[in-house]
Amino acid sequence: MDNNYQEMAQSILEGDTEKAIDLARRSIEAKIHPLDAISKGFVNGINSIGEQFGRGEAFLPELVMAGEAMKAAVNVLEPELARLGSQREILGRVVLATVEGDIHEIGKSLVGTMLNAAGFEVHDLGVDIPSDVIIKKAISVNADIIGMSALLTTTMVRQQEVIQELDQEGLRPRFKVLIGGAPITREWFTKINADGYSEDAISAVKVARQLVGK
Ligand code: B1M
Repeated sequence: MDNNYQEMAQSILEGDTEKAIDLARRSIEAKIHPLDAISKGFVNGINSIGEQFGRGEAFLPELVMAGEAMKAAVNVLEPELARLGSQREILGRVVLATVEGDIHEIGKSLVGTMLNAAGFEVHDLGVDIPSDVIIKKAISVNADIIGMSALLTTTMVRQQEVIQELDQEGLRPRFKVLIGGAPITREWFTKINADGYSEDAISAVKVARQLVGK
C-alpha cells in the first residue's frame, strides 16, 4: 500500500500525466478510498515539487507539468469521491471561486467536490474570478455561502475585497463567507472578518455545515 502511495507521489513529481491517471484508476479498482489516494499519495508529489520550486531547485515548466498530472489524477478520482459521499438532502447553496489574479484550481475544485458530495449545491465559477462576478452570482442563486480560494500571498487580499464590497453594498448579513488556500491563516481569517476558514477539503465541509447550522 505504501509503495502505491509513493508511486502516486512520484508520478506527480515527474509530471507524468499518463502514469498518474493509470495509478488513480488502479487505486479505484483496488478500493483505495479516493481521499487516501489524494492525501497520502498524489498530494505529497505536488507538495514536494512546490517546495523544490520555492527553493529554486525546480522551474516553472516542471511546476506546470506536475500541476497538470495532479489535475488529471484528481479528475479521475472526483466522480468516485462524489459517488461515495453522495447524499440527497440539500444542505445549502455555495458559490465557489478562486479569486481574481489566481489560476490555482486543484484545491478549490476538491473543496467543491467534497461540498457537493456532502449535499451542498455548488456553483463553481472557476479560477481568476473578479469580486463583483462572485457577488453577482451569489445574489442570483441566493447563495448561503460564498467560498473563496486563494493560493498566492498577492491574491489573498481579494478575499478581503469581496467582504468589503459586501459590507459597502449592505449585503454582508446575507452571506456566510468561507475562505481557504495554502497561505490562509487563522490570523488572516480573523483580520478580514470572514465567517469560516479551513485548511483542507474535509474540514471545509465541517465548517460549511456549521455555517448553515446543519
Ligand atoms: Co503555483 N504557486 N504558481 N502553480 N503552485 C504555489 C501556490 C507556491 C506556494 C509554490 C512555491 O513557490 N513554493 C507559490 C506561491 C508563493 C506565494 O504566493 N507566497 C506559487 C507561485 C509563485 C506560482 C506562480 C506565480 C509561478 C510563476 O508564474 N512564476 C504562478 C501563479 C499563476 C497565477 O495564479 N496567477 C503559479 C502557477 C502554478 C501552476 C499553473 C503551474 C500550477 C497550478 C495548476 C492548477 O491549479 N491547474 C501551480 C501549482 C500546482 C502550485 C503548487 C505546487 C500546488 C498547488 C496545489 O494544487 N496543491 C503550490 C505549492 C503548494 O501549495 N504546495 C504552488 C494541491 C491542492 C490539493 O492543495 O490548493 O492548497 P491546495 O488546496 C487545499 C487547501 O489549501 C484547502 O483545501 C484544499 C484541499 O485540501 N483549500 C480550501 C483550498 N481552497 C480552499 C477553499 C476553502 C477551504 C479550503 O473554502 C472556500
